[in-house]
Amino acid sequence: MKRSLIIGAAGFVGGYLIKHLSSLGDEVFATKLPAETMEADCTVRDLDILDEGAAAELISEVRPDRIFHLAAQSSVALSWNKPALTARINVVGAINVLEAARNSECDPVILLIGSSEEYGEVNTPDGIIGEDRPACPNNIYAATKSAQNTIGGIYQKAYGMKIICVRAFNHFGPGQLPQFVISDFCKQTAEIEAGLHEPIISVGNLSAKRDFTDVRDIVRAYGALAEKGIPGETYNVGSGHAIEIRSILDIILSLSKAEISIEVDKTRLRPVDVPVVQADIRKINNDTGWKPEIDIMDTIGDTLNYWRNVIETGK
Ligand code: A2R
Ligand code: GDD
Repeated sequence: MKRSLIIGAAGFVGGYLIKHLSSLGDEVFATKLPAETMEADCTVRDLDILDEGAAAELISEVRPDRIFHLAAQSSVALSWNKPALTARINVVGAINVLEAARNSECDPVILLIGSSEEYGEVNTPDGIIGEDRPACPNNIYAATKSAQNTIGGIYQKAYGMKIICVRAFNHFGPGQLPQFVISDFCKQTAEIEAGLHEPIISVGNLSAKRDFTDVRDIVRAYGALAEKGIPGETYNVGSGHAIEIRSILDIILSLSKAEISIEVDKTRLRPVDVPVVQADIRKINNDTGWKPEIDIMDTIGDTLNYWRNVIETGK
């Protein structure tokens, strides 16, 4: 039985990853921030990754075979307003986890979860991005994740640690916070249906194209990489298809009987927004056999129904 430690498990992906690893038969340990609440069918510990000593103590105690490092300030939008906080959590926090693992007596596989945002502007006509494309981050969040990736590579080479870097493309599903686009549009739609506000949906840049994957496929990818990924390598995890945000909004609106109009809210536009982002997923497929299985239409429907249920039940 593998001992898997998920750091930053109270967020969106964590709950899904706990369920997935448990279904594979792992003994799962999960961490949350002291102020967070979380119900999970595994051992849960408090950990603030900015507390170096606490990270070291936890890893020495749990002695994990694998560490899934999810903890982060994960919002691109917020990183523009909170650059120093984003850098502290995403860079210093990741270093604390790596140092804690390095100084422990175990030698775990460590998955550092980074982002497609690290690639930045991609000037190819199709926007398709392979892992060999140099990182060229153009926002604060992306820069911190790129630093995490670089530092992970340094630790892997210098100390022979089993570090695998992931560049996750956009993912979504039931339970995601409404600061991210699909969750946001589904929540607004469900609120309009419930008569909670006027039938106008506020949007940002609808012309961006992004590569969206169901969170349940994403956590299968993380499990597969911990099992079969090659230390020192970086892997894209995405669907391999880009879809315009406008098309996603059209799908959401087509699933609703409400008559909804659209309004661009300037505060939702970003100083910089890459036009097209699409993953080349051949590397993860070749090395692990993973490929996404869930249709985006199903995930959009599930996310809209999630918000309808939240609004109806208040939880
Ligand atoms: O910021 P909060 O209160 O939502 O807490 C987040 C937590 N976190 C921390 N954990 C330990 N020590 C810290 N100093 C610290 N600061 C924040 O990490 C949250 O509970 C968790 C990250 O979860 P989410 O923000 O929901 O990210 P998600 O969607 O689960 O993505 C997982 C990973 C992240 O590294 C993303 O940057 C990447 O996938 O796309
Ligand atoms: N949030 C939001 N709200 N985004 C909007 C809106 C809106 O009303 N309208 C259009 N968009 C566009 C954004 O400008 C962006 O081009 C795209 O929708 C996706 O935005 P988000 O859902 O906020 O995600 P993100 O791409 O900035 O970041 C997410 O994906 C990354 C992977 O690529 C986060 O989950 C990151 O943590 C993750 O690394």
